[in-house]
Amino acid sequence: MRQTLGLRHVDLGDDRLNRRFLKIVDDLAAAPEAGLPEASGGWAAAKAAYRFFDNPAVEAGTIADAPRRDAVEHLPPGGPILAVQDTTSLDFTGHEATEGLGYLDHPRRRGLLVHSTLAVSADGVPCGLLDRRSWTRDPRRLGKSTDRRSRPTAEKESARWLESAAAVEAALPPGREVVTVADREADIYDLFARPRRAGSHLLVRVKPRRGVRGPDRLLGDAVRASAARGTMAVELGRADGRPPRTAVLTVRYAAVAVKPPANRKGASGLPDVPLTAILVEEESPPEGQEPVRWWLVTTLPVRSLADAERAVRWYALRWLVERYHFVLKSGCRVERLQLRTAGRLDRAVATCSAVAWRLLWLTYEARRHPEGPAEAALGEPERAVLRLLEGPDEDPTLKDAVRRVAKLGGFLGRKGDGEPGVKTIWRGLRRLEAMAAGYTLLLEAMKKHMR
Ligand SMILES: [Mn+2]
Repeated sequence: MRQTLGLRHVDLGDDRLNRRFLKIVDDLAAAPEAGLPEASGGWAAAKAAYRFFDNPAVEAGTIADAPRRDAVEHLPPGGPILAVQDTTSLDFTGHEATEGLGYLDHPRRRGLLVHSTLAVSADGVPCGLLDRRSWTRDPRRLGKSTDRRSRPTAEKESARWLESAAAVEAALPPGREVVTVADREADIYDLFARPRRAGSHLLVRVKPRRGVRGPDRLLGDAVRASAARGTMAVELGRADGRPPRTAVLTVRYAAVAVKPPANRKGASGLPDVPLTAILVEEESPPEGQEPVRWWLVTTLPVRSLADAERAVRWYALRWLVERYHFVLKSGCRVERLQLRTAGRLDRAVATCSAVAWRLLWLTYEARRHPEGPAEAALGEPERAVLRLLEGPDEDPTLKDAVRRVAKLGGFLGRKGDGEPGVKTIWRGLRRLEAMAAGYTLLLEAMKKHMR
């Protein structure tokens, strides 16, 4: 995979650095589960990678620019873009030699927090990484949070949701419709009250106990008091040991005015925010299973069951950002990176973010453009190996090529197996890359011999 898939716009301000970055991404994408020396194909290359991560001129933010520009270039021609935000923590607790790490949700764990915004088309195709930020929590501040609730949001971590939304608005062409999608962590008054540019919307899962104006006082009660508008069926993917199933959800919605937080200084001067609250709830879940129940708020117009249904389907696409973080963590094994400082680690993680994006891209590109050429994703040695393994095929399509790669990763490709997932594809790519390296070596040796 010697092409810069989804990374055509690398500009670290120096050609040598650009090439170095692309090489590291290539190496890691080819062998995401390997350690850096193994992935780099030797100690000299690994040292060059370490030097890259050590270079203060390379900012993690700049590394994230390349995927962002690619994302903007590869947006579908029309329709709204879902900007799906989520945070994940990278745990480096065992890495005692790494300086500058912060605490995680458990005070004894050490690591970095990474916040990503994935662009997803309205029909569920990931188009790129629109924003990435990372931070550490100073362990010296641990336990000094008695005043936490009263400090303005901007001073707290929750500012990341607002900053990412602003960065996305700035990155997209003016007037392009965008919907910020986020889970309950983003149930933040300041995010709701933040001025949005024209065509920019919010779709956020909230807690039912949020205060709203009116006799019902709580958002959960206000929306539950409204009439059921109908039902919708939602496919639930496999999660946390839950088998996939179709859930039938009753849909309710109501206009609400979200009140400013009462415990904040000067809250009386802050405005209520008008939003539509949606409740979808499973009334008869299978025995022994938790019913699905989501409270969402949105600035999108909701005037019918169909509007509410569309918002719920868009919210359900949020799992793609979790999929992306899953690839970053378990696919690229970023938590195994051994580097001396949190700054180096951050550059390495930013680089791996591009790798994870590329793996996710390949998976979905094969679904989006199944008839596209395999050259879009695989280099000549890789395609040659596939021909040797699977028999000659004049012009394999991208879909065929990705299925063949996935087979190397353990995909059985039986009827009913559907399309291969990210995990089997990266496993397959790793094997294919090793075979292609052997094939290239052999070819060179034969050429020498012929001379
Ligand atoms: Mn989350």
